[in-house]
Amino acid sequence: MANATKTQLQELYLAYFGRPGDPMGLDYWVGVGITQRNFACGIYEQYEYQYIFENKSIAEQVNHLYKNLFCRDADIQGLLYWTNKVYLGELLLCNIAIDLVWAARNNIGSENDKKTLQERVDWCNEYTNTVNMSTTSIASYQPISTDPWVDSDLFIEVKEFLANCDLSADPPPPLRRDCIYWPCPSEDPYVQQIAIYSEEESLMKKAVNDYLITETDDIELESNDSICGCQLNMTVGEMDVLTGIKDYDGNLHGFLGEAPSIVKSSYKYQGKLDVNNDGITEAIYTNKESGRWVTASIDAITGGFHYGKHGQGGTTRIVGIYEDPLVAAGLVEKNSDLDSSHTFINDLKLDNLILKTVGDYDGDNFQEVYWSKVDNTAYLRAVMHSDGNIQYANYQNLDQMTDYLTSNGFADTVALIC
Ligand SMILES: [Ca+2]
Ligand SMILES: [Ca+2]
Repeated sequence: MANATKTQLQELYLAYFGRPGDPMGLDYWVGVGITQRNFACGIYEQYEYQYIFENKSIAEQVNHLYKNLFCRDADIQGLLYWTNKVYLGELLLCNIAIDLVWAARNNIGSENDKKTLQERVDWCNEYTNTVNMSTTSIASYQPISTDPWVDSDLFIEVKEFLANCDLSADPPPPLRRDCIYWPCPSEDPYVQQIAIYSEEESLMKKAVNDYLITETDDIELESNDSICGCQLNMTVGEMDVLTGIKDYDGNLHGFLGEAPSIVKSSYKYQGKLDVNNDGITEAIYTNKESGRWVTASIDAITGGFHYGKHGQGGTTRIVGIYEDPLVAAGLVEKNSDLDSSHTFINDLKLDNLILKTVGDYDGDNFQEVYWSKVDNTAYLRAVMHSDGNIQYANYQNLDQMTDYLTSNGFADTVALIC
């Protein structure tokens, strides 16, 4: 699928967030190149999305898209159609905006929607471009905080303006005045009026935000961090951005500090299987930048992930790093080629593993996830805990893998792995 244009990305910002994209974000995504659907998935994973959509039913969410895009409520027929598609699992919410836009642009009888949409997207483009003209406006057109999401005053103003659906009304800054740079020159009394982003106010908001972060414990957050279900539609090998994925201990992306951006956007979808045989399927990702891998349980209803379920009893996490039992027993030197933990991480960093299948081949009630090296020179058997984390793993060559599976009565599985 072709990469999305700036306007297509702008449409998605409008649909989901009811505001124009910020210039840096738009430029970034156009620069790196991303398809509309992947971008929609990404938007869907944003804290801003949850801030706007949490506690809304599917029908309300669908209607919200209509309002943002076309300034009208969904007609009953449309609402039923899209809502049912989501209920039946034929479509995911994050794909609907793209379909709505396509329908408005192409279907006969959609002329009003098409016109409204075009005017709004044009306005958004103009707004983003104007914001981009000064560092002050770029700095103001940002949220106070992303986790939890706190809108800035300017975000609130812009969202209200677009929600009012009157593009001829007095626009929010920096469009409000015809000075090119915003704030306008200081002799203009208007500056006083828009000096709403004072240091004092920013500090106060930061204090409130810090309070929210420290006082909101994980359990409270967990119910609110259900994530995009687009993974069900992903193709093996596609890259994804897993915004909130954490390790067992709750470290985002498995990093103690801030993870590098490249790590955040380098989750390669490997397929889905049930790593712990509890009837809930996990999507599996590898990350060559961090050398880690991910199991993410797919919610049967929403098709999404719950990033909060990373700890005990959860199966949505960066999989832990184990110590090779042979190293622990003193039989193999740590970090040598024979240390499977070391070699596993190395293979992840080389993007050298392909997910194959899963089963309990030796009948001990623990699932074994099989991977193959890209060149088929070795196979990795990862033995999982019942909570989905890894116990240990061992590499096998073709003969060893064949013998192991055949002797346990799984001769047919050999062909699935090599
Ligand atoms: Ca499972
Ligand atoms: Ca087993």
